Amino acid sequence: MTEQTLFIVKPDGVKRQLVGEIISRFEKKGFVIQKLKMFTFTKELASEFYSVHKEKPFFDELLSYITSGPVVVAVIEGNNAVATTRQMVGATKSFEAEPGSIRGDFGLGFTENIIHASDSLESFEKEVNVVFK
Ligand code: FUP
Repeated sequence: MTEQTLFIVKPDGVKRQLVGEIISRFEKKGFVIQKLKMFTFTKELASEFYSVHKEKPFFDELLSYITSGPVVVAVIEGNNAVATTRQMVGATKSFEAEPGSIRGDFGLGFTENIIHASDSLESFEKEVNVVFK
């Protein structure tokens, strides 16, 4: 079923010049880019984006990391986009992520884990309205 989802190359991914590699993986898989932009999260926008984590002990660390430099956000479209993209991204802890996934191939971090992808259609709807408003 054709769906849309969203991914964000996070500040460590941009600093490490992985933007092209990451976009290329999704294009080669067959997804079509619908929206694409580079920007830097303000604290305010980041709090809104990560509002589900507001009460978590790692929230402050997450906010200072995600606002630490520019990110690249893309909306992509294709069959089963949400679940397939999450599979291509890999487990949250990069050091546990499967080789072949983006986190599995390029990182070892937890907070600094290269890429975000929406975990459901509901999350996508919320997130796209935050980052493309
Ligand atoms: P994911 O969906 O894989 O991006 O992970 P979550 O939505 O569970 O968490 C959002 C981000 O918070 C993760 F990318 C990493 C970060 N995080 C921490 O830094 N510490 C934690 O204990 C849990 C998550």
